[in-house]
Amino acid sequence: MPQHRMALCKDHFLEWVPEQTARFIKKYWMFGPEERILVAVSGGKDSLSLWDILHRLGYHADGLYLCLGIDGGINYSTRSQQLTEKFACERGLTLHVVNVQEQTGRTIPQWNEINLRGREKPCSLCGLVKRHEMNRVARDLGYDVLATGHNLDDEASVLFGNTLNWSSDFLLRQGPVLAETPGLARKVKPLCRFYEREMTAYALLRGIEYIYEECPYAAGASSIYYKELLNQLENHRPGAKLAFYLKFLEARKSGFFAEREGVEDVELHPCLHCGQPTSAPELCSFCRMIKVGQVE
Ligand code: Q46
Ligand code: ZN
Repeated sequence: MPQHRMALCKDHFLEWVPEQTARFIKKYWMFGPEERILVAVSGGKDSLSLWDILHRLGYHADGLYLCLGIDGGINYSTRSQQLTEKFACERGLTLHVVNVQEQTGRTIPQWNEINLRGREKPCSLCGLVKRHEMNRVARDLGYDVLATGHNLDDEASVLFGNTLNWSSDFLLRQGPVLAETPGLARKVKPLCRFYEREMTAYALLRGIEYIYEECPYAAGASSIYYKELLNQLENHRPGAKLAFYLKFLEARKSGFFAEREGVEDVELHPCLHCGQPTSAPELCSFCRMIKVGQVE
């Protein structure tokens, strides 16, 4: 691992990853040993590895799988659900499954068809549905915290995109922890300091069966292009990706965005239908989509 200037054998690597995760959980005050964690699992290497690690560290961590109804010619949702269920079953873990079609009346591709006539990718409405359903399940089932498997490559590419656009609102909220607000559970990313290749190595060495393919709609996303650019930089300067992310966190902590932090946040109130916080006068975007079939 040139970025850390060290080399580990298989056994030590499999010990090092959970030890480091435990360190990051404490360092960023993500959650305590008594809290109930809901892990958003997609069937991919990162989220299943995160669930494995939290379980090994002794946390009370249950899983949530959202079936999006995406086929893409590779049976994507069905296969990823099967792998997630197998993972949970083999370890005796609790998994909650939400079927988006049963919950909202349509699959993600069907929502995309009526919203955008399939002309664009469904990622923004998919993100809206995922956020809403993760928050709903966490709140309804009384979880303290929602954990996702974002790794360093994910975080650095989002940071790169937000910096290119100087999206100050997003920059202000990006980080390992997003504090809870009335109606929304705390969100944490315990793997945010691990390189993607480290998580791939962990999943393979640990023998975790995961879906190798990305969601078919991920192809061509700007985040993938940013990851490629950052990988080129990393090849020339090992450790550059980690430094980019950590220096950002340091800058924010030392008040780099202090001026922006003073700006009043948009006022939020509970959606009249689902109760989740929204800035819209009556219904949140998710409930409006369900009611009138459109996302604005
Ligand atoms: S947003 Fe887009 Fe992902 Fe939803 S449609 Fe697939 S690629 S799963 S992270
Ligand atoms: Zn709502």
